[in-house]
Amino acid sequence: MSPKSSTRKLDPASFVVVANRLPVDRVEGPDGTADWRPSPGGLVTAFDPIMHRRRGAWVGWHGAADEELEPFEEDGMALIPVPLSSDEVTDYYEGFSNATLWPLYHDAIATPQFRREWWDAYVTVNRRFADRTAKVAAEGAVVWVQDYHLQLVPQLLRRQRPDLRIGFFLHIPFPPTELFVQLPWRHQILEGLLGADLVGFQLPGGAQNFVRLVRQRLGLETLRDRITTADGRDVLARAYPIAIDARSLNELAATEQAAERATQIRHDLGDPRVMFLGVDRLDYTKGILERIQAFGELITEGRIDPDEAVFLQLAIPSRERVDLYRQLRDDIDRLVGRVNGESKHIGRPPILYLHVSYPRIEMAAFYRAGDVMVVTPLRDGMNLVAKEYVACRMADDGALVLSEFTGAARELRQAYLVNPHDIDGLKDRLMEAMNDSPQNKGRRMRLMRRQVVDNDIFKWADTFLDDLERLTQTSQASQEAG
Ligand code: ADQ
Repeated sequence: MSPKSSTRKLDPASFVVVANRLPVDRVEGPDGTADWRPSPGGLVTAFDPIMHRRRGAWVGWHGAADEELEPFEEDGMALIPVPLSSDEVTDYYEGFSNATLWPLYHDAIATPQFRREWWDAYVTVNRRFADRTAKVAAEGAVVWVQDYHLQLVPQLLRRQRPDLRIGFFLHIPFPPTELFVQLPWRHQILEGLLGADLVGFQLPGGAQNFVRLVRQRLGLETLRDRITTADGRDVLARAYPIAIDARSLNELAATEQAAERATQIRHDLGDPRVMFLGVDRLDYTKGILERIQAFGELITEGRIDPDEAVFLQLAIPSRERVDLYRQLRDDIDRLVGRVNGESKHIGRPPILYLHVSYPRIEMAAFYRAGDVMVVTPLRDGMNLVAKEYVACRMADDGALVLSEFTGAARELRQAYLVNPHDIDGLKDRLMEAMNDSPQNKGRRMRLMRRQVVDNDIFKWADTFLDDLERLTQTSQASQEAG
């Protein structure tokens, strides 16, 4: 435990976020003492500003197996650690969450594995999260449960604490009904989610899939986005496309420090005429192999001159104990090695591939430096990287190549949209994005920037929480009247 963290008995919280991970990582100082620092990642990036505005509590696993920690405060936030055993990390996290649900919800790009012992662990861990939350939430508190790891928590929590207002948000796509029904525990998951008052999805299609499933599979009455549960409660299923803190990222990118760093990055890359950039968590859903394949072919065919252009791919390794992720890492290493080896170019290789996690200022500098941002997931709930790139282009320059299969593609319509399965189409789009006129690029970027700045993370959270509040007031009033 950090000496800077306090472990006093915490007051009940009126706003509680429940997520698989706490928004901190443990780090060891030079003198060997442990400390916490904010951790990177889509979910954490999204929530950090809201938690600081609201000063609530956050319930989540602290990242180390077989260890019980007391609640503590860090950076003005009450953090409530939920312990996981090593077996639970294997079965609940790596197994059911990341080898069953993650592939199933991402179009079964990889084959989902259905194992009963993984499901049992998922139920046990969801129950533990619900129990901890029930203990920390004040009377009538707002509880916001996050993501696919915790889909049973809304129902488990409601059974203990019917006074709470419960929201749930799914950060990844909710799959088409034909895929979802493969899940042996499909009814339990639907019922788990229905414990919430408001179930949020990235896209309207996800909300519609959910409503259709509860109507068809559970026989519940539905009217557009409203579901009436067996016990007569109203549950709303709606889309809330997640956003970023665009203004602060924009400010960071506009600093002298970011400008200098961006120049330095380009210089280190040999001052190329065009710098292509990829930034991802290393995941098979992100289409990293497809984009490297496309870029490699453009080099081989001589459509891109490696003297002029470079591709910088940043990828933070994740879920490294899951087989498929280890294999993907090897596959990418091999492909990058092949493309670089086959290029007859002497000097800097055409593709640079780095596994480093960078601070925000450094990320802003990379986004400033990149001329063509390449975001090619085969399926992605939203994709914050696309929005972050747009937020950092103060001069309305640069080009975003964006997969049609990301949630972001519905909002960033002026991107160079692409089907990443179509390697020839991807190659043409990369060429177009590279060679388009500055006027066209400027027009596209201006419109996208307006979108990203007008719809930021604060608006996202406010809209969700306002709807949750309104919905629970209306249903309380109608229950009192009835
Ligand atoms: P992720 O799949 O993790 O998120 P994404 O939305 O792109 O994907 O977020 C990744 C985050 O990590 C970005 O904020 C990015 O800046 C950061 N990042 C990436 N590489 C980094 C590096 N090398 N160093 C430091 N930071 C790095 C899930 C869903 C998405 C959804 C988000 C939020 O899969 O679809 O958009 O949650 O809901």
